[in-house]
Amino acid sequence: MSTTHAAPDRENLRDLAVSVAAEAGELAARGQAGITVLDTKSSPTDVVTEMDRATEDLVRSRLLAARPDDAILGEEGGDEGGTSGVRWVVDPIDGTVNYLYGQPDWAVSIAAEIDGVVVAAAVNVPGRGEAYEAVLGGGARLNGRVLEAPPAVPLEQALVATGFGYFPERRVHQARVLSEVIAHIRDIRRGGSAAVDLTGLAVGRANAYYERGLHAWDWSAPGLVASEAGLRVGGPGGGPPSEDLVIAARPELHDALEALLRPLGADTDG
Ligand code: LIP
Repeated sequence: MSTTHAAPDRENLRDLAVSVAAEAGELAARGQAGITVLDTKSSPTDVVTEMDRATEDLVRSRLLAARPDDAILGEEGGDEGGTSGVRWVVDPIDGTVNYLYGQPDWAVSIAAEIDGVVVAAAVNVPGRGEAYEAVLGGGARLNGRVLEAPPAVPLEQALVATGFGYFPERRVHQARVLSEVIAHIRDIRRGGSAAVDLTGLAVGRANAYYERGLHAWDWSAPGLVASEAGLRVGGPGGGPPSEDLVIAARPELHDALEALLRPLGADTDG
C-alpha cells in the first residue's frame, strides 16, 4: 500500500466498480446492433470492435475521475501506472465474438487490486440483466441477492464449461484434451465468455470451468465473484489462476478435474 495513501475501503472500490460497469454495459449494449470488426489482435479471429475501445475509454475515464492516482490494466489500453497501490483490471467486453455476432453472453468486467490482491469486483452482463459484485471476504451478489454456489457433484455428473484460444494450433490441442475429458463428465458447454462462464458457476449454470490462454482481465473480476460464492478458482497444480490454465469448481470437484486435466497437458499447447 502506498505510504501517502490511506488503505481504500473495499466496499467503496466495489461500489465504484459496480457503478462504472453498469454505465459501460449500457454504452456497449446500445452499440451492439450492427457492430463490425475494427481490427484484429493476436490472430485473424481475435477481433476488436470500436465498442471494445469506447467502453474501455469510458471505464478508464470514470475510474480515474474518481481515483486519479490508481493504476489500470485494460485489455485494449494496456498498463497505466499509478501511485496509490490500487490497480484496476478491466475487460471492457469479455466475449467479443459473441458481442460481434449479436449474442447476449458478453460482459463488462472490472476488478480492483490492492497490492496485487483482488479485493473488489463487478461483472455486468447486460444481455442477461445480471449485475454481479463481490468483495474479498465479503461475499458475492447477483442483482443484490447473496450468491452461494450449488454443492459439488461427482466428476462424471459434472457439466463443464470451457473455451478455446484464437490460435488454430492451440485449439487443435485443446480439442484433443476435450476429446479425453468428455468421456469422464456429464457434458461440456462452450459459451464464449470467461466472465459469463465463471459467474455462471455461482448460479449453477455449470458445475466447473477450465480454460487455457486467458489473461488477468478475463478472470480477475469473475474469479472473485466465483470464489466468494464458495468455488475454488485456481490454476495448474493447485496454484493461482494463470494464462497456462484456469480451473474453477467446488474444491472436491476442482481437485478431481485438475487430476484429470494434468496428464492430458491441458496447461500446455501439446
Ligand atoms: C474470450 C474469453 C473466452 C475465450 C475466448 C476469448 P475475449 O475473451 O472470455 O473464455 O474462450 O476465446 O478469449 O477475447 O472475448 O475478451
